[in-house]
Amino acid sequence: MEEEFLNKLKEAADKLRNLEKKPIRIICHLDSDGLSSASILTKTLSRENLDFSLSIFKGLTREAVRMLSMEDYSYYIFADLGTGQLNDINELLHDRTIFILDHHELQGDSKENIYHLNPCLYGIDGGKDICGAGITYLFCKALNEKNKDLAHLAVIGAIGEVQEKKGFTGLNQEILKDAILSGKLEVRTGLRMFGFQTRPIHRVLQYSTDPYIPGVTGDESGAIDFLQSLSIELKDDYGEWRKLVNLNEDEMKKLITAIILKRMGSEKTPDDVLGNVYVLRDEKEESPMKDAREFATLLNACGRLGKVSLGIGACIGDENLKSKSIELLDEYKREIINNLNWFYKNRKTEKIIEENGFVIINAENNVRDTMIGTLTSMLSRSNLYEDGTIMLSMAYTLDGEIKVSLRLSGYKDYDFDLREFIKDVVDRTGHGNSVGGHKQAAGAIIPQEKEETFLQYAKEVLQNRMSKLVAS
Ligand SMILES: [Mn+2]
Repeated sequence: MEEEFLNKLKEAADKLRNLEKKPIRIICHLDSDGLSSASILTKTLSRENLDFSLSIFKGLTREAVRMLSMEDYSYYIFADLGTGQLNDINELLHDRTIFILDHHELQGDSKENIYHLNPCLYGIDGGKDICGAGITYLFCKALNEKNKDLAHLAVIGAIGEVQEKKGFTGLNQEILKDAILSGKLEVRTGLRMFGFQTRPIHRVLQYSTDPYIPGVTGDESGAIDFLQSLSIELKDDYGEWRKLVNLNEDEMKKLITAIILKRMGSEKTPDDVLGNVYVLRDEKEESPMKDAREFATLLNACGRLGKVSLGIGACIGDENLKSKSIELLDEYKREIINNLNWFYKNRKTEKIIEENGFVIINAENNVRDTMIGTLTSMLSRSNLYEDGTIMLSMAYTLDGEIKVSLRLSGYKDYDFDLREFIKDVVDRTGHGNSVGGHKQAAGAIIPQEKEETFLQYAKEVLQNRMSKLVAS
């Protein structure tokens, strides 16, 4: 299966290599996966001395494909999107040469002018074994072996796509190997915590929802007391906040043991605090680009706040754009913290329904539509809910619609298809054709006037499912 897919990528790369020297139109998705893809393509096509024009789209619509079809290009590359709009591409771009590098759920068959390079066509799980940036990387590697030094960007994309679940599977594993061999990436074992390189230690602990630390998570003075009880200094000799990366070996051991002890009793897996830390070797210590997880967040920040060129510049190694993107990251983090605070404050109100097996969060205007997926992902990776809990979140968009976002909590695979579930609910609400994603993470857009009906159906379907589970 994998081999068939790799052969197809090779065939497509050969095709690209032998195209006439005309500019290529590139369209990538807005998230960290899409921006990683865009960076890999930018670097690759520059190396081949090919001209191109790149745009980043929040999502592809029929209208967008129609606009693209009016442009005067012969060759198009879609990365991390395209599969969902295959029918429109078939119809509106039938007279161009198209490459689609996408891992989203299949819909319809493609015409001969399209190289549809979707791993799902070959029985590969596009939800966890490879992401858009991974496909783009393999395509570029097939084009030129030199591009093996871009593998770390695909790893960042896969991490951004939440495909790293205590390690990688499938083709992602191969890509990780390339990234390590290229000398760009190193894998260490350490505390699985966000902000290792950049945040004051007590903040990292305070905001650590996964792993959850009783008495510390969500409690600033709890976090400070905890560190003081371990005699870990909060500040260095110059009065600067210390980061996790600054701890010496003894301090780190002490901290890990203490966190495990705190989690005893209340947690099923108290030692679940350790995991892989993916370190970018060429980046400076204490930079958000040192840790692949933070790098992915930085790319997300650039996308969500509408500054994609900063993110792509950071991937490509432009020092000036790197520092600008770091400033943007601070803004983004403040917004995430505000979103988390909103969530905790509203947990016991009607805006957040917590029932056996599922959670529905209706953030209305309180969380940006471009941020609701991020919030849901963060909560799904926390220990707040039992593994396998279905999480459905909603937020208003600026144009009178509602963005719906779905995740499953925990890290394991469950026999539940989020995309099918949300498609079912959206169909019943009477507003289909706006569902996307895959088994593990899905989304939809519904009109705001359907809010009540949608909520009611979603709840009904989930309650039914739970009662069936209990009965069996
Ligand atoms: Mn993707």
